[in-house]
Amino acid sequence: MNGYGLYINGEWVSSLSGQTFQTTNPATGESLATFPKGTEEDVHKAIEAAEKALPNWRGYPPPKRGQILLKASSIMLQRKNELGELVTKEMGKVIAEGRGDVQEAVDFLEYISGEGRRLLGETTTSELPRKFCMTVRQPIGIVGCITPWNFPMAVPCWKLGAALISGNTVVYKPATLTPLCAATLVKVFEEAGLPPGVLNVVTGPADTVGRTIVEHPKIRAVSFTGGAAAGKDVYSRASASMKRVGLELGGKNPLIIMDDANIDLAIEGVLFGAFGTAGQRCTATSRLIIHEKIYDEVMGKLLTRTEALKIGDPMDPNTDVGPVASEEQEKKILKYIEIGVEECAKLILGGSKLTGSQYDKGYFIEPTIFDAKHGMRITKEEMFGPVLPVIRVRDYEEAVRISNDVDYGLSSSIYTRNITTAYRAIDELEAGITYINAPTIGAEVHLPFGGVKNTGIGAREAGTTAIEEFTEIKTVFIDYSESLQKAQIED
Ligand code: UN1
Repeated sequence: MNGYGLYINGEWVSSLSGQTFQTTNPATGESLATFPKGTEEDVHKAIEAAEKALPNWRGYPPPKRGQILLKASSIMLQRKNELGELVTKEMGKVIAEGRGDVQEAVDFLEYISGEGRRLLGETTTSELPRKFCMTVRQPIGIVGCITPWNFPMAVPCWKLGAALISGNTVVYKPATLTPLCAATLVKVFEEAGLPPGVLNVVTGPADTVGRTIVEHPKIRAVSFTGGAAAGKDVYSRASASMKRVGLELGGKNPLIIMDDANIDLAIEGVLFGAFGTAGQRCTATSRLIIHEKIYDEVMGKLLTRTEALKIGDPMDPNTDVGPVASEEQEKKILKYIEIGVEECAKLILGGSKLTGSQYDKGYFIEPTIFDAKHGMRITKEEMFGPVLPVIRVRDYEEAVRISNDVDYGLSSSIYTRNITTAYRAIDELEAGITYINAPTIGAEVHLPFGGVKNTGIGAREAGTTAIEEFTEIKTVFIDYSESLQKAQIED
C-alpha cells in the first residue's frame, strides 16, 4: 500500500493531524492507498502557499500558462490507459468509461489552453471625445475547487484548467472517494511545469477541509460540483464572505420517446443514459417518459435489452455495468428502491443487490426499472444509481409538463422525427442542456455545461463560458483629451 500526502507549495506533506483515511476499489474491496485526513490548519497552509504564489502566476503571460496546460493534456493522453484503469479501480465505472473520463480531461485541457491566447475583453465607444473605453479580464485571486467522485479526472480538469488559465491560484479538495485520481492528476500538472503553490491539494472530509475552503475570507471564489443539499450549504456559507460561487448540482433528467421516434435508436439511448456509469452521472437519464401509443413496444424491447446487460468486473471490457461507488451509495440507492416499492411503483426489473462469488466483495446493484407515476419520490428526487422510473404520457404537452415539474434542470432529451416537436422541445424543456435523438449524457467540452433551477448557479462550466466563473471583468476608461471631461454632465 502506498502512502500519499497533501500537496502544498509544491511539496507532498502529511497532515498536521497525523490522521489518515483509505481509498478502496468498490468492485473488490481492495485497499488502494492511504491519504492524510486534512484539517483546518492544513487548509490554512494551502491558502498561504496559494497567496504567496499568486503575484507570480498572475503576472505569467497567459499563453505560457496555456503551454503548461497543453503539456498536461498531452501527458494525460500518453498515459490514457493507465489513468483510465485508475479511474475504474477507484470509483468503479467500466473501463471504456474510465478512459472516456480521461479523454474528457485531455480534451478540455487542450481546449482551454488556447484561451491563453484569447481571454478576450471588449473595446467600445465613448460618449466623450478623446476617450477610450475597454474591458480586460483579471484573475479573481485564490479560488477553491471542490470536486465529486463520479468524474475524477474530467470534472477537476474543467475547474482547475479554467481557474489556472485565468491566472488564479487554487486550493483543491477532491472527493474523499477518489483521492488517488486527484494525486495522480496533480502529479501530471507538476510534471507539466506548474510552479509551486499555484495548485494545492488538501484531501479530507467535507465538514473540515471543504468547510474551511468555503468559509475562509481569503478564498474569493468557490467552484463546487456535488449533491444539491451540500451545494446549498456551500452557497449559504460562502455568502458570509461574499465569495463568487459556482455550483453544478443534481439532475432528474427526462428522456422522452414520442410516438414517431426511431424506437430502436431510443432504446440504445436509454440503456446508455440510464445505466452507463451505473447511473451515477448528474446527466444520467433518470426518468423515461414514453408516449402511450408506443409504451408496450418500447417496454418490451427495453426489458429484453436491460436483462441482457452484463454486470460485474468493470475492468473486463465486456462488462456493461460496474459496481456503484461505495457502501454509502449502495445503501442510498437500495433505500430508493424500497421507497419506490412502498409508494406502489411497479417493480418491473431488478431491484436487488447482487450477491455470490465476484459480487460479494463489491457494491453491485441490478439495473432496475419501475413503472411509475409522476409525483412519486422516485420520479422527483435524484437517486444517482442504476434505477429508472418510467412514466406513460398521452401526448407531447403532458411529456413536457411532467419533464419540467421537478426541482432540477440539467439535461433533457427527446426522441422524435417531427421537426416541429423537436424545435418546440428546445424552447420548452426547462434544462441547461437538451438533446434531440441522443441520450441525456455525453456533453462535449467546448460547449457550456450546467443547468437551471436547483441544478446550480453561476457561469456555465466548459465551453466559451468556462472562464466567466474564474475571471473578474475590469472596465477601463482612458482619457487623452488633456482636460477634465464630465460624463453625463457636459453637453
Ligand atoms: C457529471 O455527471 O457530473 O455529459 C458530468 C456527460 C459528461 C459529463 C458528466 N460529459 O455525461
